[in-house]
Amino acid sequence: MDKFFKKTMKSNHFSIKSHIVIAIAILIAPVFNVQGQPVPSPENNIPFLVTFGKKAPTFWGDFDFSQIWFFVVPDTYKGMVYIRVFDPDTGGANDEINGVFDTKMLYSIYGGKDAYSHEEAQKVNPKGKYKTGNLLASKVFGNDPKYDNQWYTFGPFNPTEGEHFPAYKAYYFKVICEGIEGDDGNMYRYFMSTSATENIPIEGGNSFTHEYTFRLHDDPNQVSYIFPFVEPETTNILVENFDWDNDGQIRVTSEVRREQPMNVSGDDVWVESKFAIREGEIGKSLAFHLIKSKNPVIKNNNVVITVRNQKGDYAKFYSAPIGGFPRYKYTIDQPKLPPKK
Ligand SMILES: [Ca+2]
Ligand SMILES: [Ca+2]
Ligand SMILES: [Ca+2]
Ligand SMILES: [Ca+2]
Repeated sequence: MDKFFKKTMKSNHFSIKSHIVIAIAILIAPVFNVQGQPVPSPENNIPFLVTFGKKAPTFWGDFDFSQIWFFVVPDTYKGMVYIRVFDPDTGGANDEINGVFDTKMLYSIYGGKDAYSHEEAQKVNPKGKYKTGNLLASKVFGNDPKYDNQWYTFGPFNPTEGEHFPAYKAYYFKVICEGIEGDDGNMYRYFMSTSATENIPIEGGNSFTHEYTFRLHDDPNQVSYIFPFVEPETTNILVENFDWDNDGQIRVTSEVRREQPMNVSGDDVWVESKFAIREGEIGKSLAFHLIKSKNPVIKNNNVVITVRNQKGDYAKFYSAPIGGFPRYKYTIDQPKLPPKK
């Protein structure tokens, strides 16, 4: 009896301790932006990134068969960096078959000078010298059950193998996924980790793309979100989306803007929307709410979206929104009430 009592006390002691640790971790989490390293992020609520084999017709939802992501490692992190890919193959679970699975995907990781800073690396079409920097690793995946529904790990990389940006106090790594053969759709996700075998985020890390190509949920009640960052000196932005299949609505929200609707594209076409940036939106992220059509319900919907400013520079879609999840501040327009007596 005594023994049992002691044991219970001991385990209670441990569980209190672990609760404290969890509570502290939750408090710290928003500061360190730990959600930036799963791509897509929990805030995105997007099932998969999508890249098709280059022989696929564009009406399947990918216009350039290539997608570039950048991973941001803060100067303060001194450990090793691993880039992990979930379901890197095209076959078996998750992927979209066109006839038979005959697609090959090339994943390449770049660091060093010009990996990001080269002008053509910041465009959305895979043209010119966008494969700048030092090639650190690459691998081709076909229809391979060994990697189906599994994680594959690139690395370890030393953070200093990335391209250094003293202004951002960070190193950037570039990851390109391209469909070099075939006509099927590759669904995949990334995670930048401190571990080769688990998904453990790097404190203060983040990730972004200039062209987001992804799969919407099949469930029409799910809402996805993406977060273009508004750089200083932005006055106007141009939003373009491709192959949305008229699937519901896209609405933009910020602290000073409330669910403003934008144009939604049909099958295999681009549409654009333009709007002026408001003062309270500079240096923060906007939230695009991607609200699916309830009737008809559209399944297997792959889509592309980009944002440019008035100078033609493409915005960064950060997976962890800079400045936090953008929400409209309802109080702004409300008149002040007289103080209570
Ligand atoms: Ca095929
Ligand atoms: Ca698969
Ligand atoms: Ca896949
Ligand atoms: Ca589509």
